[in-house]
Amino acid sequence: MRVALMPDSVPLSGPRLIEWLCARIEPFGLFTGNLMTGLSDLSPHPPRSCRFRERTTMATATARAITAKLDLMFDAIDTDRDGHVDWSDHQRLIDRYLNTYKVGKDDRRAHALVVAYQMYWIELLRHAGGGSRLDREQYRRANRALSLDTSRFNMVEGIPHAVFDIMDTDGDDSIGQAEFRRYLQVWGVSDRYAINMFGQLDIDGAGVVSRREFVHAAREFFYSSDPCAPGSMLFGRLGI
Ligand SMILES: [Ca+2]
Ligand SMILES: [Ca+2]
Repeated sequence: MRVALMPDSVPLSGPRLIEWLCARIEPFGLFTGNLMTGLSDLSPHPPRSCRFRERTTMATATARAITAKLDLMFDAIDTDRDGHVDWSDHQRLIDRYLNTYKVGKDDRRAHALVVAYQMYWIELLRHAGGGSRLDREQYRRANRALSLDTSRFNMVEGIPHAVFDIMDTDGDDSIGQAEFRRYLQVWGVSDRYAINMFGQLDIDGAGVVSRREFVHAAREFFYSSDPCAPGSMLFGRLGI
């Protein structure tokens, strides 16, 4: 029996059909719309070996991957280990950026970083429904909601650009290996997968990470269902 309106090359059933369908859905991830377009502009097809590690739906895989990534970020930012993220955690992060990259508090780039994180924090609290701190589940939900809501602040653009300006200490509008190592130091990331990410973030092989490649990695972190995508491992390998 043949299915009408489908080209002869389409497998009709079984694992090959699932793979054929998913290979065409994957570039769009779970979500559609212009938020996702940035994910496919540099590397539309993640490595085949990284796909479909488990037999599950794409929606489930995406939700699981993003939750795992947000948990890693929660653990990295909750440096006082009180089980909540609040503004003081972000203030310490900002201070680590400025100290590690030796940027003065009165520097224009420092002001931009503070404003970006203040906007991010205000928007997280708005999506959480108020309060002054977020537990792990509230942090997950608020980040998910904010990553899709650019009405007041586009966090996947605003923070990466402000951070990039801090990281680019020699002002050549790109991130070299030494500049990237300081980034991992700021976040306290020692996972070897994250350390080795530099080469994969450098998509065009220029030997440096461009601004566009860095923002692309941030998009992968918040949107990609692929746990092996370079942006997905900015805070280490996902335990999923
Ligand atoms: Ca905390
Ligand atoms: Ca640089």
